[in-house]
Amino acid sequence: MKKYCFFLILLVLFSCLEKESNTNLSEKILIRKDSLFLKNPAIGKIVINPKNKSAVYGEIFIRIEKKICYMSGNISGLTPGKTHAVHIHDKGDCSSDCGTSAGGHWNPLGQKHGKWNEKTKEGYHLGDVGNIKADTNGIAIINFKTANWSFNDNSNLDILGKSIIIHADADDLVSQPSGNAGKRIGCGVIKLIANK
Ligand SMILES: [Cu+2]
Ligand SMILES: [Zn+2]
Repeated sequence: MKKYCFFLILLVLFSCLEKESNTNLSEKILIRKDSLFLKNPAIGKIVINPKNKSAVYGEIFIRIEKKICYMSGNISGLTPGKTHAVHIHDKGDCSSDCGTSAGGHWNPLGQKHGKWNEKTKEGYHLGDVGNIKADTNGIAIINFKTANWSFNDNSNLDILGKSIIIHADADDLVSQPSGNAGKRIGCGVIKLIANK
């Protein structure tokens, strides 16, 4: 009987523990759905710094697995609850205070601005990542993957050396040439993580 009770206690304990770790894991999966299980380490990194006197800061990582390019990271200092546009811009230059040094949207296929993956004949810019929504703390998660980008191969689909811009407003996914997304409030150059 004693033995049985002991096992019962262990079983209860174990099932509680497992339940708890499951919950944590599912939260993590929500945050980093794709990147969490990638075997390959990050090969690219973007540090987002504030523009137009914002408080925006972020770190984004680039991974490649099976020819899919994964972009994942966090952006903080956003307007709580607000939707903000994220794009890849053409020039890897974040030197100006307003971020305009980064140029227009990266558009190697010469298409119109639009919604990612929308199968219209106008298409979309390959830099049209889309929108992120800030939580009540002003933090948003970036979690994006595509087979249409490459990294560090000098092809016309190579995102190395381009920049990522975070905007004050949402991208309406329609307006030309850039979705009427407002001021540039964060900018970072897509860089190679040095292999050691
Ligand atoms: Cu933009
Ligand atoms: Zn665009």
